[in-house]
Amino acid sequence: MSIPWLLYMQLIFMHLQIIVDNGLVRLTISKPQGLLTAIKYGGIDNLLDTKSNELNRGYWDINWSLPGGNDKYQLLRGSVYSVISTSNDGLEVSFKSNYDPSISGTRLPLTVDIRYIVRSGVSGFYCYAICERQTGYPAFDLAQTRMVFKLQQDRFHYMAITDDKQRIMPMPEDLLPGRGKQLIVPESVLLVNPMNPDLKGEVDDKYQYSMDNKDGGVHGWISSNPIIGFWIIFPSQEFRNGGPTKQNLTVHTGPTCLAMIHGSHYIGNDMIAHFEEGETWRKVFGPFFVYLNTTTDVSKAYNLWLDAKKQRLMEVSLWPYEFVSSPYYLTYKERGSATGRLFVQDRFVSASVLPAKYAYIGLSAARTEGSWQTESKDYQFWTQTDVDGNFIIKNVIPGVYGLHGWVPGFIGDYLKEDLVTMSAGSETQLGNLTYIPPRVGPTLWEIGFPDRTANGYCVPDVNPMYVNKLFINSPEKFRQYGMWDRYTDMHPSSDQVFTVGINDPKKDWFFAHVDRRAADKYVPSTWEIRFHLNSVTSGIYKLRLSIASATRSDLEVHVNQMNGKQLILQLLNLGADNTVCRHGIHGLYQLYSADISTPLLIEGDNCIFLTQARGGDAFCGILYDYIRLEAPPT
Ligand SMILES: *[C@@H]1O[C@H](CO)[C@@H](O)[C@H](O)[C@H]1NC(C)=O
Ligand SMILES: *[C@@H]1O[C@H](CO)[C@@H](O)[C@H](O)[C@H]1NC(C)=O
Ligand SMILES: *[C@@H]1O[C@H](CO)[C@@H](O)[C@H](O)[C@H]1NC(C)=O
Ligand SMILES: CC(=O)N[C@H]1CO[C@H](CO)[C@@H](O)[C@@H]1O
Repeated sequence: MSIPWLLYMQLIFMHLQIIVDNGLVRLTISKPQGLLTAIKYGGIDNLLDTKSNELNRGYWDINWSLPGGNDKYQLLRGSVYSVISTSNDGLEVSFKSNYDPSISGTRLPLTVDIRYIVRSGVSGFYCYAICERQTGYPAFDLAQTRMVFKLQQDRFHYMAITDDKQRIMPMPEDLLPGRGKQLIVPESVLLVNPMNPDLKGEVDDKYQYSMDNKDGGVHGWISSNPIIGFWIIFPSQEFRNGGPTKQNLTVHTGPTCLAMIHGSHYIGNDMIAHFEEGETWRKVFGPFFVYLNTTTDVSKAYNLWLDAKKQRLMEVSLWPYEFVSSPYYLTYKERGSATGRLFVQDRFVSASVLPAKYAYIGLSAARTEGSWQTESKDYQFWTQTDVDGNFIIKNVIPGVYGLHGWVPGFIGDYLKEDLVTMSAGSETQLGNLTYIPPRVGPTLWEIGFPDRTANGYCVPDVNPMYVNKLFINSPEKFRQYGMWDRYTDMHPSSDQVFTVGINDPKKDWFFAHVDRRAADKYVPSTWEIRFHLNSVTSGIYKLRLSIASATRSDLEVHVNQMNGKQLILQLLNLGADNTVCRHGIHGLYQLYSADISTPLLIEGDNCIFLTQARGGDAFCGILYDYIRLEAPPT
């Protein structure tokens, strides 16, 4: 039935589209907009959703605003089509928008050049976009950019984002009233009468399928009959904002596959890139690879995932690609590398320096400690040290960078004192570097392990009303809906009390310091940390609060007595990363320290009170990474 219609469209609008075919994959792209309207592969005329309007199948979009203005959302479209390169090896096409400052009005002050590359013998295609601002462009804020693929609803039901996170997904209809019941978080839907009865009673929420950039790199869908895998592969994370701990959406009910390039999820508005009037800028978003694979053996469907993972490693090894035509995408020779060895020096842990093993280390334009987390305009280049602290950061685009890092097991952020200048072909030797984490005295007690997440604390089972089966018995139980209410379920009559040396963080420290649910509202909650001091030395004790995430929280920390005077720290309006309602375990990392002077402590039993002081919010919360009390320096 749909064939004559398609044929009709092609006959009529042939001059409005181009077809690129390498014998394996055939792309149909609208001209001059650059929207992907069809992907023919594996005997299927179109892997993309033919029920969606042609403009809404494979596209780049953007969320942006003029300063102080309302958020705007639009598809990115070209207005000039050109063939950039063509050879026996492949073809690159461009769909470029133009921007004329003299007739600017309220249009997006950005030029975007959308590119597709199809190579001979390659089962897939490459996508990237060059974003550019020239002098004369007005100010604007960039909140989000991504490429979206909507796949055939009748074919793609199975998604895979890791070895363990794979499942049959609901249908889009299942999210609508009647089949689905929207929960308090609008993205969360309880499947009351889904088309696939096996899914009945589960919760669907796209944020449950978020991943850290460092853990991802390939995600996608597998269709049945024929069995086809559709995969987005990131060969590099350099062009994605926020560094390795930035979390990203991957797939969601639709079936939709996302290539998130730039966004603010799990961090908040701090991540939005602000451009001043006349500020020039250019950034190449991508390329990323859309890989397609197929098998005729139904029992081997899982192999498509294994094959896609292998393909990711292959793409990573080919990075930077040699076949990209834009001069703004730098080749291997135009980039440099930096090597070094990171040590960590904490004299209360070890008398000598220790190699910073498996530390994260990266180059970012950010110039202050930890601010790479919110750096959104430039490229970032990250790697992990080996067990001896050695690292090599490869393929760095020339520029002046801060060298940033953090070391699991130690608090705080590393930033090399002087900036690092990288040039084409350079092999910069950074030598031995030492990170000295914040510390004044010996540890009296500590809770948790410093890894910038709330992993290792108590994450109870989900309320059986709100299950996503994927996360039952999973190390990621926190991805279940409604975990904020499990706090009150666990502590129905009084708040959490944790006694150092007796309680176990895995069982007795709830992973998120949320409000308590009372009869008809959410109310502030105060957690107690009780500890014993055999003696009190004169001087200043230090409390370290290493925070993995915070959302709309007012945190008050008191010592021993709750009445005002003994307040040692107050943090108002802390955080906006929305981790609680997005089912995360970390967001924007922050470290706070507070002084406790000797008269506040006593020989014997003491108590620190952590108060989540702002009530009325089911989704506010602080996720502590690690807490430590240090005695005065000896
Ligand atoms: C982008 O815009 C869409 C459509 O208005 C909106 O639903 C979405 O929440 C926006 N996302 C961000 C990150 O601003
Ligand atoms: C995905 O990752 C990019 C790059 O780090 C980031 O800008 C974006 O906010 C993320 N998107 C979502 C939805 O988390
Ligand atoms: C770096 O530290 C190692 C181990 O302490 C030492 O053997 C080496 O000589 C140092 N290298 C430089 C360049 O200082
Ligand atoms: C292009 C392609 O189909 N590649 C592979 C996809 O995965 C299957 C299963 O492992 C392989 O048989 C294909 O060669």
